[in-house]
Amino acid sequence: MADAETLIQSTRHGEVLHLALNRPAKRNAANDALIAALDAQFAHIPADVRAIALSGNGEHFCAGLDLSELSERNVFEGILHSRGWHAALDRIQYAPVPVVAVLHGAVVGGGLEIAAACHVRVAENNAFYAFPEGQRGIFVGGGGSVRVPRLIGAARVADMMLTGRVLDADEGQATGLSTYLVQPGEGLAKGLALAQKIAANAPMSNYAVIQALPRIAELAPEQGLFVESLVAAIAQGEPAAKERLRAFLEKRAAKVEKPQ
Ligand code: 1HE
Repeated sequence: MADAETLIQSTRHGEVLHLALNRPAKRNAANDALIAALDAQFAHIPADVRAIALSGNGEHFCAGLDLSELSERNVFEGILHSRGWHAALDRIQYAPVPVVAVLHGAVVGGGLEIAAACHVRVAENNAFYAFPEGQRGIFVGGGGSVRVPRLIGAARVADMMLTGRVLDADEGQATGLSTYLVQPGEGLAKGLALAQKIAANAPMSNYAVIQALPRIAELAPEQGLFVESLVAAIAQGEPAAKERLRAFLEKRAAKVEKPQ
């Protein structure tokens, strides 16, 4: 078995950490060791990292669960296995800094579940998305029934699972699986550029977006509005916020620019 460092390749680009799923011969199929390595990486994010880009080495982002390990589990082991995925993918969703997924080729099954745990998704236009669980006689176990319906709606997820429908990159973009679509080979550069932009924000603002926003969105409006006020006041009280507001008023900060 390859060691954790090999299964997840880690490269620093200043304040941005680039992590790459690194099992290309198996299309980055996620065996237990790969999930453990992912979990370990997200459990030990260096304090000076401000954003993360997550990609897959080789021809595909991720072929999902390593199916060769499946037959060896009984029901109880199956539950624990799924809970292990949940713990690892929660570390991504609730990471201290934002995570930009860079998607290409197959983003299927557990691969789509990993992508859905990230905060921003960039796709190359060769990406395709599927939940082949129905054909394999299994069900999602890595949070796919929780996170993906929140992105594209339960009806689309049911269609993908029941009929084996494969969404191409354009469909993925139209439905909201990705929010950036780029040419093949350009995904990582785009993902790193977005991560650098994110890294330049005040850390507390980023933290509020990734930690508070999804939780507020699940609350009833009245509760959500109240929690929003608390988070707004906390973020605004940070020295970084005060300096950034002053910089704008003193015309030292960039304006919001209209897209070209
Ligand atoms: C694998 C896996 C895998 C590839 N587990 N070994 N996921 C799936 O049902 C997707 C299954 N995989 C595929 O449909 C295709 O492999 C791909 C479309 C992703 C890529 O096709 P291709 O032609 O580039 O590669 P390949 O020749 O099919 O695969 C290369 C090798 O990777 C080959 O092994 P080799 O020893 O013959 O070289 C494949 O067997 C191996 N491989 N995918 C194990 N998934 C938390 S629950 C989540 C539940 C799920 O994710 S279910 C969906 C599982």
